[in-house]
Amino acid sequence: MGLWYHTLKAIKESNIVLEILDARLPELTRHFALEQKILRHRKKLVIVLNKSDLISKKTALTHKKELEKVAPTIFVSSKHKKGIARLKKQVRQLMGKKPAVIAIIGYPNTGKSTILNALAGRKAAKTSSQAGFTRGRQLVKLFEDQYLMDSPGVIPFEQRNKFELALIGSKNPNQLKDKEGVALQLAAWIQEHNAQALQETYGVKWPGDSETFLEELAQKKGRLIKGGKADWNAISTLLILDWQKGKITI
Ligand SMILES: Nc1nc2c(ncn2[C@@H]2O[C@H](COP(=O)(O)OP(=O)(O)OP(=O)(O)O)[C@@H](O)[C@H]2O)c(=O)[nH]1
Ligand SMILES: [Mg+2]
Repeated sequence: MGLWYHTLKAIKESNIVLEILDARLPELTRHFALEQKILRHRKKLVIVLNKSDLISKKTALTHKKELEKVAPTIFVSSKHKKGIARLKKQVRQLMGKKPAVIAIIGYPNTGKSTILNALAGRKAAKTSSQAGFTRGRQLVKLFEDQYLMDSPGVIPFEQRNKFELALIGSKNPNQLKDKEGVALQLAAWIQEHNAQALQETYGVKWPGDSETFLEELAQKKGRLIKGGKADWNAISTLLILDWQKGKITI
């Protein structure tokens, strides 16, 4: 069965849906069409902004204001077990006295399986920094009246461009045709969002453009080819992976 089959089934079989977004990129990781479908079918929706350990408080509050218009919005860092108690409380409140299946859906790599584990308080689902890890549905019992359902990450049919797919961690660097182009764009994008982020992460001052930045980073990291020039393939992979693995806070 395809990945979408499992996501749609998970929604169908649930009473409450947790839509997991990457707090760094809430707009890029939203499933607008699925949100409509969920609400149309009278399922209860909760928007969960995960990886909030990687953004500043100010950025967080701006996002929350927008998203609250759609559904209750909760910030969590499932990796650091922050916000999990609040999420549990929200779910309980929506359940009322009725038993519920709670589906967890979202883009690949947003942390769905990690959230399931945090809610369950044990490692019930496998997780990975590789996008597209979960391939099917998994039902985990929390209490007599509460079940969680993990689902595979899915990307809307109207495909995003390569840069956006790399940004949301849904394409691994080696799946990218123009890795160097994506890395150049990524460096500029990070710099634009937080002028300190790259310097804080790598100790390399922003030289004014991405190309020079990546060259200097390659020197610093020793990712060089013969003649001491930057190894573009290696340094591009390094930057993209560091971003996808959450090593850069914006
Ligand atoms: N910094 C940070 N990293 C997180 C957080 N939650 C998950 N991650 C990391 O994000 C990566 C993906 O986590 P998963 O839980 O496997 O993501 P998923 O959404 O289930 O991914 P797929 O099954 O591939 O769709 C892993 O490397 C996690 O350690 C978080 O709150 N903060
Ligand atoms: Mg998963």
